[in-house]
This record gives sequence, C-alpha cells and structure tokens, in this order.
Amino acid sequence: MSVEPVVLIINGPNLNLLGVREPDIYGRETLGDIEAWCGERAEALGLAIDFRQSNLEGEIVTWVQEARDVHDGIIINAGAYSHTSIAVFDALLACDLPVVEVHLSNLFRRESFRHHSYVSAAAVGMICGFGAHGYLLALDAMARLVRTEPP
Ligand code: CA2
Repeated sequence: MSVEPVVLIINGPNLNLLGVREPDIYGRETLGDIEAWCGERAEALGLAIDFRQSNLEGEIVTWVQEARDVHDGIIINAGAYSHTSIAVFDALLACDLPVVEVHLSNLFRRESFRHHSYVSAAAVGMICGFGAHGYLLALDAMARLVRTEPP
C-alpha cells in the first residue's frame, strides 16, 4: 500500500472573503470552491491536500514550521503578507520542502507595492493571474516536485 504525498495549501489574510466581494479582481469562486477543486485535482495526481486559511501572520509561520515533519510540499498564497512578511519568508526558507507560490490576480498589472513578494525568493516558482485555476497549476507543478522530477 502506498502513502500519498501530502501537500499543505496555505491561504493568507482576507482570502476567506473570496466570492463575496471584488469578483472582478479575484473571481467568483469561494475559498470552499477552490478547496473542492484542489481536492479533485490532488486525487487525480495521487496527492493528498491539507487546505487552510489564516488571517494571522504568526499562525502561518507556525504552520510552515510544523510542515517540515508532516507534509511533503507547500503551496502558498500568503495574500498581502507576500509583500510584507520576512517572518513567513524565513519560515519557508527553513522548512526544507518544495514551495510553490500562487496568486489569483496578476500582481504585475496591479499597484507597484504588489510587484515584490518575499515568498517568491523562497519558492521554486510562482503562478499568478489565472484566478482559481492557478491553484490547479500549482498542484500540477507540485506533483512533479514531490516526485523529484524536473519542473
Ligand atoms: O491575487 C492574490 O491572490 C493576492 O494574494 C490576494 C491578496 C492581495 O493582497 C495580494 O496582493 C494578491 C488579497 C486577498 C484579499 O481577498 C479578497 C477577496 C474578496 C474581497 C476582498 C479581499
């Protein structure tokens, strides 16, 4: 019997509001819809997911620290903390797991303060601008990374 690799999917602040406001920027899907899509794609890829959301920087840091022992990779949309958090960056650097960054919106078509992400410097790669579909692209990338195939 084989044990599936488990991918931690972290969603940062305000992403619990998805589908409720700003559909032009972030799409009409709720975070629950995205979790369901990820679950289906993960199953097809032979992965399991642990899907979470937090509005608290310290909680995200703790989740990343704990992932080292129990998860096989991290997909993260750190929301606004992507642009501000050296603490999340340090935790990701230390976790010793493959990290894929995802954003719903195209950061580079938005305000200049969104053009820099600390998370990017700790990630294998970053996907942005494809809305909720970006999470599925991130899972496709992660499936190869956890099997140590080239990206
Ligand atoms: O595009 C993304 O995925 C972001 O990570 C979303 C963050 C933003 O701060 C990043 O620059 C880019 C914001 C998430 C807020 O989500 C909302 C959803 C609906 C209504 C209000 C906020």
